[in-house]
Amino acid sequence: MLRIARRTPHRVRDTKKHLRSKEFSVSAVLKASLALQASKLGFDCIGVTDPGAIAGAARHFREFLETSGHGDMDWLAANPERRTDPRVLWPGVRSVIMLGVNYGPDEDPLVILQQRTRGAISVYAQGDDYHDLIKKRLKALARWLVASSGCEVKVFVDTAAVMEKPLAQAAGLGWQGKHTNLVSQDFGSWLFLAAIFTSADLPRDAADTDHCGSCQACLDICPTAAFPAPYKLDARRCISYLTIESKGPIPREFRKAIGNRIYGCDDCLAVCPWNKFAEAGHEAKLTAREELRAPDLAALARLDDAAFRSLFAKSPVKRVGRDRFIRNVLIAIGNSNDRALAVEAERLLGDTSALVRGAAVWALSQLIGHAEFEALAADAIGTEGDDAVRAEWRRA
Ligand code: B12
Ligand code: SF4
Ligand code: SF4
Repeated sequence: MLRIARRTPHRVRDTKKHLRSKEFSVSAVLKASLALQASKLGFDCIGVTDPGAIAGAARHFREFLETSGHGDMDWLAANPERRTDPRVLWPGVRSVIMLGVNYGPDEDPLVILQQRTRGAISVYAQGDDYHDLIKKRLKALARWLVASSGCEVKVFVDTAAVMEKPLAQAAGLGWQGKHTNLVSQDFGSWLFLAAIFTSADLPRDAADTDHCGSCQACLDICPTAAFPAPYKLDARRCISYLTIESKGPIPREFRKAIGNRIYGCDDCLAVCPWNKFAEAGHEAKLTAREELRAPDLAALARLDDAAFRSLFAKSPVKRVGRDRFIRNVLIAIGNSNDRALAVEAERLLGDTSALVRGAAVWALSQLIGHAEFEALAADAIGTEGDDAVRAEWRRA
C-alpha cells in the first residue's frame, strides 16, 4: 500500500525518485505514476492486489447469508459467486486497484448522542454523497490509466457486487477489524473504499495483517449487540441497517437502543483506538454541513417531501426518502424524554404514510401519560385504516 496523504509527502517524493530508477519495470513505473495521479485526484491511499486474493472471504460470506445476517438486503445475497470472486464478475480482470478516501470527522461523533432533542446523523452522511464524488474521481483515474497503458477498466464504489473490505485488506490498505470494517494504521476507521478492476498486470502489494490484538472496544459499545462474535455482524441488529436499509417499522426491541441516531451509526467506528492516528478529512465536499451536525428533531419532524429533498439535496440521506427518515426522527423523539416534542408526534398521527403514523404512535406512548395515551388510542383505533398502525396503538 502506498499512503498518499498530505501528512507523508515523502512517500510521494519516494515514488518520483523510483520513477527515475532503472530498476523499475514498465508495470512498476505505471503503478507509481498511477499513485501520483491518484494523489492529485484526492485519494489518500492506494494498493494493488490479485483478483484471486480473497478466496477465503467466500466461506464467511456464505455463512453470513446462511444465518440471514443480511436481513432484507436481497441485493447482497444475489450472485454470491460474483461478489466473492472478481474474476467471475469480470473474467478479463488481471489486477484489482483499491483506493481509500479519508473522511475523518473534525469532532467526536459520540458527543451528539447526549443531546437528546437533536438528531445524530452518521459522519459519512453529514456532507455530500461520497458515491458521486468518488465515482467522478475514479472515472478520471481510470481514464488516465487507459490512456497510459491501453488497458481495459471497470470502476466500483460501494454499490456493485464487489467485496471492497477484504480486497482492500489484500491490497494492504488496512485490516478488517472486529467491527468488520477496514481499519487503517494511518486513518483509523474513517476510510471510504473504491476499486478499479483492470486488465493491466500491475505489481501486487503485501496484504495487511490484523492489529486488533486483545481490544474489543467496538464489540462492547454496540448499543444493539449486533456482533454475534468478533469479525461477524448481524446486519438485522445494526442501527445502520435499521435506519437506512430497513423499509418497514423498526422492530420494537431496538427502538430504545437507537437513541437519537436518525441515519446510520458510528459508535463501533468512533471508539476504535486506531483513530488516534487519524486526522480530519481534507475534502471540503465531504465535511459536515453545519445544519446536519446536530439538527433539531422538532424541525426535522416538520419536513414535507419537498423540504426533505431540498435539505438533503446531494446528501446520501435523500436515498431513504422522507417517510423512512421521519420514521427515524420519530423514534428519536420517542427517546428524547422531552414532553414538548409530543406535539410533533401527535401532529404526525394524521400523516398520509402509515409508516410515519405507526412510529408517531410509539413516540407518543413514550412521552405522554398512560391515561392520556389510552384516550387517544380509544379514538384512533376505530378510524385508523392500517393494520400495522392499529397494532402499534394496541401494543404501545
Ligand atoms: C452491505 C453493507 C452494509 C450493511 C452490512 C455491513 C457489513 N458489515 O457487512 C450495513 C447496512 C449494516 C452497513 C453498515 C455500515 N456501512 Co456498509 N457496506 C455494505 C457493503 C455494500 C457490502 C459489505 C459486505 O459485503 N457485507 C457482507 C459481509 C459478510 O462481508 P464482510 O463485512 O466483509 O464480512 C467479513 C467478516 O465478517 C469476515 N469474517 C467473518 N467471520 C470471521 C471470522 C474470523 C475469525 C475473521 C478473522 C474474519 C471473519 O469475513 C467476511 C468476508 O470478508 C459495502 C460496500 C461493498 N461493496 O463492499 C459497504 C461498506 C462496508 N460500508 C461502509 C460503511 C462506511 C458503513 C457504516 C460505517 C455506515 C454508517 N456509519 O452507518 C456502517 C458500519 C456498520 C458495521 N459495523 O459494519 C464502508 C466501510 C469502509 C471501511 N473502512 O471499511 C463500505 C466499504 C462502503 C465504502 N465503499 O466505503 N453496510
Ligand atoms: S454501526 Fe452501531 S449498531 Fe451497527 S454494529 Fe456498529 S455500533 Fe453496532
Ligand atoms: S475497536 Fe479494537 S477490536 Fe474493534 S476494530 Fe478497533 S482495534 Fe479492532
